Amino acid sequence: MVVASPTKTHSEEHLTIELPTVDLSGDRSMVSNLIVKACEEYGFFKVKNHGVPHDIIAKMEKESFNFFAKPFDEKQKVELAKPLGYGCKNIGFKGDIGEGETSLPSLIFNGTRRLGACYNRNFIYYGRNVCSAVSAYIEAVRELACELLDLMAEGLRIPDRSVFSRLIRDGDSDSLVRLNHYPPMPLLCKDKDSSTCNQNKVGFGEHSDPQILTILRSNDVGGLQISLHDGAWVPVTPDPATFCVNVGDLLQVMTNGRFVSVRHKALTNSYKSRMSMAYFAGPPLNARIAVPPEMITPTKPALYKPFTWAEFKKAAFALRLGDRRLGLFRME
Ligand code: GA4
Repeated sequence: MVVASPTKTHSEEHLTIELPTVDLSGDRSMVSNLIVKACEEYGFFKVKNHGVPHDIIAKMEKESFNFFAKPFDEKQKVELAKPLGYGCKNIGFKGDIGEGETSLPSLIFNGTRRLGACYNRNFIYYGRNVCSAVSAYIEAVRELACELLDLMAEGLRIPDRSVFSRLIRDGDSDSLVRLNHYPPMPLLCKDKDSSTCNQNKVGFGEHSDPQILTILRSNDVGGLQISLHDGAWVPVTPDPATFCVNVGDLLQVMTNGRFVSVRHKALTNSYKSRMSMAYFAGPPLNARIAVPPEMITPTKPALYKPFTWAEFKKAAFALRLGDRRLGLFRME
């Protein structure tokens, strides 16, 4: 098995980090240990030999580009099914926008049971091709998410290996696919008189993902940055051959804080379009999110109160994008 260990280099003024890349075709127990280590240290890792067929990814990317290339009026029709529709610039309901003049067209599909995407009324507007691409993509990426969650349980030595993946496999799982398109945006000058105009505009501001796990695939245009322990922002190198996986808030809770739901953001590129497709693996709305007993010890008592995903989601949507929501659920 090949594992690229994280390396840090100082290139000009930027700190870059290569996230650990886990080869899923490797020895199972090694793979599960590496995933656990990455989730503890970075909350992020990349996977290769992930088993999601290339043609499914390619079709999804093609349909996404086709959709975003449509005239604004056409895309806006999809906005009807808020919050699962098309959105430009606006994020959530609390006034967050993709900063600057950037537009952030994003469309979110409801990836629920039985190829649920096809049953979503948005498809009246998206059309048959998008529908079939998204359905196939959701099925394949959900499989990958479940496999990764099983590996995490194994690596954490939790005897019930499907303790996390069960929540995603459930027919009522509240999972989503989100397609983000960041059109090229000219660099921002911090200071008009300065010759150093090198600030990329923010396409999607700093936040953590509320769900269990996120599986992200982007084209070869960079933009994703993650916040390290010391608060420094580090760019993640784009790699269309891998998926970038990150721990969500719920997984931080269910691992009693061992895994970290790390803050991240997406910057626009000054001359190329960035396209990303994120699958957010979430549990059913009524699922009770609690820590498996194995994650609690006398020295590490439960950090969070039990709650349902519906309660957590409501709290997340009532806050701003960048607000820290986990604090609301901490034990007193
Ligand atoms: C972040 C992760 C997903 O993109 C998302 C986002 C959602 C939205 O865009 O409507 C949220 C954001 C995300 C976190 C806090 C709330 C909800 C905007 C916002 C202010 C679809 C999700 O599930 O949570």
